[in-house]
Amino acid sequence: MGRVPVLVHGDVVLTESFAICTWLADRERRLIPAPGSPERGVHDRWMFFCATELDAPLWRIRRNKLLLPEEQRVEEDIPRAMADFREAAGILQAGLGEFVVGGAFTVADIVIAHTLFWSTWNDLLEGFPRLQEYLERQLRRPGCPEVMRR
Ligand SMILES: N[C@@H](CCC(=O)N[C@@H](CS)C(=O)NCC(=O)O)C(=O)O
Repeated sequence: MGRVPVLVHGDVVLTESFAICTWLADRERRLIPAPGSPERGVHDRWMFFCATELDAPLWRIRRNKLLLPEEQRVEEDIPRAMADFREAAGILQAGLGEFVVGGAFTVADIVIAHTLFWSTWNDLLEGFPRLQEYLERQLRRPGCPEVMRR
């Protein structure tokens, strides 16, 4: 497909950022609940939710605003995608505590914070004060890339 990221680790070649994050965390047994645990169910629920309900509409917006050749863009889909994102953001806001899973930082916080950060390019967190506060907290973490703090 010619896309990034791609993880090459020994015989393992993985695409899809969410799968890569999950695989790395499982392999290192860090930042992720144990497979089969109730916490892992919650973790994976929000990982899949982020990929399908939050990340996907952001891609629709980006493609139709900028990435696709002009003749392939469908501008009418942009408000629909924004509405889809906002609906999902409402569900996330209602379900989110200090972290995605209980009281511990996990790889799901990394991908969700990154996705929320991306949504701010289109001001899509307006009206979601708890998501804004969550994102601010994640951005203040020492491991957060400097480029996201600007
Ligand atoms: N669902 C994939 C999306 C991968 C993707 O679209 N990556 C973009 C950069 S963020 C890319 O490589 N675009 C180049 C292209 O589409 O030609 C993931 O999460 O890894």
